[in-house]
Amino acid sequence: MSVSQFMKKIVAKNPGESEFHQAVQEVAESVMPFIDANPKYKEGKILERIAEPERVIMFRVPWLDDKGKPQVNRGFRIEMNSAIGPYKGGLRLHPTVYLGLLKFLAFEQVFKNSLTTLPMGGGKGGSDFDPKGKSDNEVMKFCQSFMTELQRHIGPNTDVPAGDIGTGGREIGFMFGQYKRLRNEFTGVLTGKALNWGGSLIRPEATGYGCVYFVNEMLKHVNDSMKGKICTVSGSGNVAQYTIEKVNQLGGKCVTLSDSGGTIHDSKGIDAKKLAWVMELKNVKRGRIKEYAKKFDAKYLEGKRPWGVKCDVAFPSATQNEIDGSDAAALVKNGCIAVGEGANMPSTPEAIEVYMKAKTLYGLGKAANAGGVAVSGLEMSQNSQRLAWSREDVDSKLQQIMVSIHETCIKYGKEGKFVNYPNGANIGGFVKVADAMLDQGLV
Ligand code: NDP
Ligand code: 2IT
Repeated sequence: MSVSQFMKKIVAKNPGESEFHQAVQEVAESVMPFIDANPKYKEGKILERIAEPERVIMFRVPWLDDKGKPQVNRGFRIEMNSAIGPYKGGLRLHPTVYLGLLKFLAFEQVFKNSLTTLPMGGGKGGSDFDPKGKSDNEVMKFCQSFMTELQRHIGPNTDVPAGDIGTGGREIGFMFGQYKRLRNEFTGVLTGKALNWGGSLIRPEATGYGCVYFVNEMLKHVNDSMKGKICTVSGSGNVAQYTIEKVNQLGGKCVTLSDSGGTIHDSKGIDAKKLAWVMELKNVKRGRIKEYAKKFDAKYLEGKRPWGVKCDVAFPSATQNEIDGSDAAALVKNGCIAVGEGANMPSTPEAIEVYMKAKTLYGLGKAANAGGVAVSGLEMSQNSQRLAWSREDVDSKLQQIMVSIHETCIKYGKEGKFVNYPNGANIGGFVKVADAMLDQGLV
């Protein structure tokens, strides 16, 4: 079967879910030739089975706002694949959330989790609830109602959710409290917990740090390093913040941050002091990035994304499809040599085509941002042991995991001197899950 024949069936079966189609097509293009060369996967209909969620849960989330008025949102959990471990993946709270968006994220998660080398299946969930502009009390009411239904579907050996866009430490706390109350058990059912009740050191940092470690590996492979690199970063949430921290530590300089309102451009660089101010602005005051421009005398590009700003390395760390073909062309034209995707699927297929033509070092999301879920896996291990590992221990395990993901990309993606990272990550992630599925029979 060709990729286009396969995709025709996927589109017919999953109408209107464009992000899911995009994610499946990207993987199919990499793994189809590999499947053709290894008929056991074709005979077992592995690709067809992998593209079908094991289970989809959709539910009503009613809650009372501060005026005492009822509100209703829709909640989801996609349990995509459990061949190599319990379902694992974040919860997104954003008004754009719908079934197709979470199916794309759950699908990506299956391959990403496999690449980490840890025993985690793939899942994703969330809601169209918008935490922006809500009081702490309203966020708590929503989280409690959301968990009241979700709790019957998850568990430390079944499905372990975590953070994603709109779900940070505050939301994980509210959800954990409600789970514990309803189930009367203290278990590692969520990751991204605070340190004093079962969280892991380095989990908040893990996605950003891991992404920079991965880019550093790509650069090392071509005898280069992060030192002196000018970097553009999009977003200003969890992933963006710790990406900047690690770039600074490795001697690079970040010059942009953004949110849905626009981009700030600070050519002097976002140093540790400015970053601390951003963390307070975003994580405590929950303000807009525009305020940075006033505070530090930087440029504000209203309604714009950072990709027109000259850089050596780009770190898209906001959301899907935030770099289109013309953004990618602008990056390449301005001399960008590497892309590290902190976000999930931030580059459109047209953008990826541009990187491939230009031989840009392209660290796609499922490889480059796997550090977050990897340390979630380490948090699960610590919870099972009822022990907490040191910062150094967790950070060195994270580094080893990112190096091993890079090695897997080379193993399956080497094309002469060039590394085709999408092929490497997609095939590398596929093999482990596919073999487990074959071992476990037709389930
Ligand atoms: P946060 O909620 O902490 O931050 C998200 C940031 O991205 C905010 O600055 C937000 O701006 C911006 N953003 C979100 N949606 C849009 C949009 N539609 N258009 C423009 N800007 C947008 O989320 P995270 O930092 O956790 O997640 C960022 C990305 O990283 C996501 O793609 C996520 O899936 C991915 N990721 C996260 C991991 C984690 O461990 N947290 C792990 C692996 C990947 P605004 O506030 O204006 O909405
Ligand atoms: O996209 C992702 O990998 C995450 N949001 C983190 C998932 C997790 O379980 O830590």
